[in-house]
Amino acid sequence: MDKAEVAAVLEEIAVLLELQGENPFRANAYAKAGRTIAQLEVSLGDLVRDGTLDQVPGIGETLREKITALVTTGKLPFYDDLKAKTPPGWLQMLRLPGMGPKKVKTLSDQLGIDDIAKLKTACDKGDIAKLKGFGEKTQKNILEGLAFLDQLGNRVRLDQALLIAEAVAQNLKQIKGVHRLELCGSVRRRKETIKDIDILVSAKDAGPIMDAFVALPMVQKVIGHGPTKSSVTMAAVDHHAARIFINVDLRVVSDEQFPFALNYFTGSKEHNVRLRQRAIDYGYKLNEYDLAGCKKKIKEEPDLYAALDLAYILPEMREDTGEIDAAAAGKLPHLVELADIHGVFHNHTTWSDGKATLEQMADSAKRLGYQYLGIADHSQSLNIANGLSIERVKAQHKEIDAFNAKQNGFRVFKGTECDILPDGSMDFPDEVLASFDYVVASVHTHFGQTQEEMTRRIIKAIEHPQVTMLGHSTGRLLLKRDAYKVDLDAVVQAAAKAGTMIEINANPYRLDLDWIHCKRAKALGVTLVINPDAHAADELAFTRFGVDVARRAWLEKTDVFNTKTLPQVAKELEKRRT
Ligand code: DGT
Ligand code: CA
Ligand code: ZN
Repeated sequence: MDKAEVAAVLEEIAVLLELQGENPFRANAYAKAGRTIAQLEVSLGDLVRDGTLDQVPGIGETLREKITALVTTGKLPFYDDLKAKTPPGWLQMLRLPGMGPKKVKTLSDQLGIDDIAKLKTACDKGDIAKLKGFGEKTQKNILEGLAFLDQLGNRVRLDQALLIAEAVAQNLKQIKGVHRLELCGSVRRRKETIKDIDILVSAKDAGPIMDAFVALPMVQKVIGHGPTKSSVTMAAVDHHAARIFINVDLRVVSDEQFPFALNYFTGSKEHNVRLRQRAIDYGYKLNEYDLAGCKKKIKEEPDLYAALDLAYILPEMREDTGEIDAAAAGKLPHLVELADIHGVFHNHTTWSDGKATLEQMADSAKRLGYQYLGIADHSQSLNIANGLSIERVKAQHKEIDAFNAKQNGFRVFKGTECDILPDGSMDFPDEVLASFDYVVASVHTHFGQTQEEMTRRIIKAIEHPQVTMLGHSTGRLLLKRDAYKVDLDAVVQAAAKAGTMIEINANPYRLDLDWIHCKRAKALGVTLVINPDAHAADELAFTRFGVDVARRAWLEKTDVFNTKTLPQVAKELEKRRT
């Protein structure tokens, strides 16, 4: 065993001894020895060989024997016995914030709790709050910690990660000495789901920045607090009042290193591998600090790409799907931007299951600078979402006409999110469909159909002459519900053939059509349309996440329908209706 491994064993022995109710001084001696070993500047193997281990402060006879055994044989029966005596559930309980060996021991002795499941049941019953030395607040903390353990290893949605990442970035930018700061990793590439947040800072002196970072209010637990890298677990509450836990890594580098570190920590890993290979082909060596062998001045990330004769590749495209070849050939797309969007089509009001009225939705759209807003409430058979009967459709159209009559340069389009019935037919008869400016066709029921049935069902809708666009094409809810089974390639091909548009649903739970299939759709000539599927006035802002998907799919302004202006859209929808 090497130094780090021995240190880890000693520290674990300290915890195990405390869990066994041993004398705290004895336990502490192991913990201290562990820290001393970890910080040794000489080789632990040499000390053992020379017999000089007991000259290290804090290491007496007993510890010397145990460390020698670990270094020479890699085993220690004393440690194995301790582990065997300790229920594994105790160690899991220790991972909860605020839970130390003493508390675990109390829970075990007094309530017979020796695993996480029993602990959860006891919290739910309120037993922990009644326990001496615990109380309501501790019980609440334990429950929150349990929710986190439940989510450990799981990812969070992009919108949740951005909520925390952007707040942390704002906070860190206030600190004196922070020169440059960027979000890196999957957050910068705008992946749909995120494992952890990577933040990079350039500064002369990292210490104060590290200290401020681990002291931020959202920090739930400090995992590591080093001189140039720290890791913490942060907690926050999202848009839907759900608790989010995510790890955040902060690295501080010098300003000279910044462009290289930014590139490295942005990833993807696969993109990095390709780029490093290209550097080798040029006789350079690329790592996270440097492009060794290259004499060109590299101050910003684009300089790094330029040094390798590449056009600048935006982070969203760095997934090793041909971006380096395209950059070398000067064939990178000019990606669509949020500012290119002039309106959105798939939105709900209080007429069906939305929370805002037509007026409120329109106000919100105007505040975003939109020229038009499409209202697409649910169709008649979707009772759970208060779908509109044919009579109510007529009444809603009167309201929209009256609203539009008062507008100047802004227009509400009459749409419907019409259910695709299990057999692929539409939930309104053709003459009713004809009364709308456009039709979004979506699946909301019978998710359990076979792939053949579902694919046939969706393609039938796509081929319906009055269907303008396909809504949320897979039914997935990220990290919550899988997509239904459907052959997306066949769907995309059918859309290309029929000239039907496909939606990028920008609701951060959905984000379908996903970027991979969007890229395919573009190649086949399908027009995409970015829709927030807003059920409240502030949800129009979801559009940004749809733009992220579009950019990951290399879409340009011309590939996205709602980058068109109001007159262009009005003309195109009219043409499609007739
Ligand atoms: P995730 O899983 O959502 O956190 O995705 P990323 O891409 O943020 O992955 P993460 O946090 O493991 O690493 C951040 C970046 O650091 C990654 O995008 C590229 C870089 N990186 C990490 N490990 C490696 C590696 O082994 N090789 C290379 N070339 N790059 C790496
Ligand atoms: Ca990450
Ligand atoms: Zn829907």
